[in-house]
Amino acid sequence: MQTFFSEDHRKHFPQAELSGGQFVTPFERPSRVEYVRAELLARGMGKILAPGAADMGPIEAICDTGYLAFLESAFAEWKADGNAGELIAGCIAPRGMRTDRIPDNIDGKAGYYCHASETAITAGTWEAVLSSAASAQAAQRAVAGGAGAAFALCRPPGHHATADQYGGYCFVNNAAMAAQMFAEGGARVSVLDIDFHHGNGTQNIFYDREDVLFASLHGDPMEAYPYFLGHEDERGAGAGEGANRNYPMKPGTAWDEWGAALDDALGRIRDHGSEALVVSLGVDAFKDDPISFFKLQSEDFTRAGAKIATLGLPTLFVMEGGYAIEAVGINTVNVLAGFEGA
Ligand code: 5XA
Ligand code: ZN
Repeated sequence: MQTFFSEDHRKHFPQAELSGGQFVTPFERPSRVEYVRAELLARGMGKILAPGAADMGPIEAICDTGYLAFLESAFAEWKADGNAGELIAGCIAPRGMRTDRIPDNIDGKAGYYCHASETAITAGTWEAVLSSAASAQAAQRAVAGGAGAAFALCRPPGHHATADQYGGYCFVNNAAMAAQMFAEGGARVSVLDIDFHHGNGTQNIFYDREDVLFASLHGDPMEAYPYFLGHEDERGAGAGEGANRNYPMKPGTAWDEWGAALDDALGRIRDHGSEALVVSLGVDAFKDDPISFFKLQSEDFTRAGAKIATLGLPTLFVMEGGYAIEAVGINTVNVLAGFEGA
């Protein structure tokens, strides 16, 4: 299987994240994907190709224009406003206040376009975001062109990003963008999200669509980020009624329950008549992940890949989360190897 990967991910490397009341090095850091790349090479998983420049069309198809303009200029505006550090949103638009006026001040603008303050914007963030989207675009084109499967080793990740909000380390929703590319090519498509965290952005983007099914296995939002979406009773709206499936699970969930949820999700994808599959591939369901609470073992990721292969669909894997740094490579490649070996 070919992998698409851009070195430009390194341009996004915030120095700080507020966690447990302390500033720590962000869990989402460049070394994560370097471990994945090393494991791909060590196991001879196929060519690793650099994507070309990102095409703005597919990004604009799923993002608000004002939001993209904000992302592009945010850090320069932040600096011009006299700020010395990284841009961290401090005042996120709350209940009971107005969201029909976007502030002119960059601190206020960040509060409007951000939903979670762990996600900082730095000098190189926009370039890295574009390079991440470029990998997803190139991998989608490979699959649409008949490759059977491809892996977009994206960083920063994307599944929490909505059309106009960043957070959860995500800025542009790479998986949703790729799904929309398949849809524009005339395919019915499913997005299967196996990251530990609910893919709120992807759900939000396709919630009223029947042609794009979204299924997500994740930590119960009563206990886990993103907290405010991802419940079982969110089934889609309007024409999309029934095309959204959430599998929230409790702390300590291990393979038996998780694998059964995966089987159910795969059944929904079959019933939907999908002709292409996008997998939001996070490996933070791993037992040692520092910010998650499932108990999957490394070999369970191989089993997951094999199950996904039973769909027999053209499949695009898109990298999302996973923070047990040294196991991220093994677990990610286990999914791909399980898929290929099935
Ligand atoms: O999949 N999403 C993540 O791994 C990011 C979680 C951020 C929690 N503050
Ligand atoms: Zn995650």
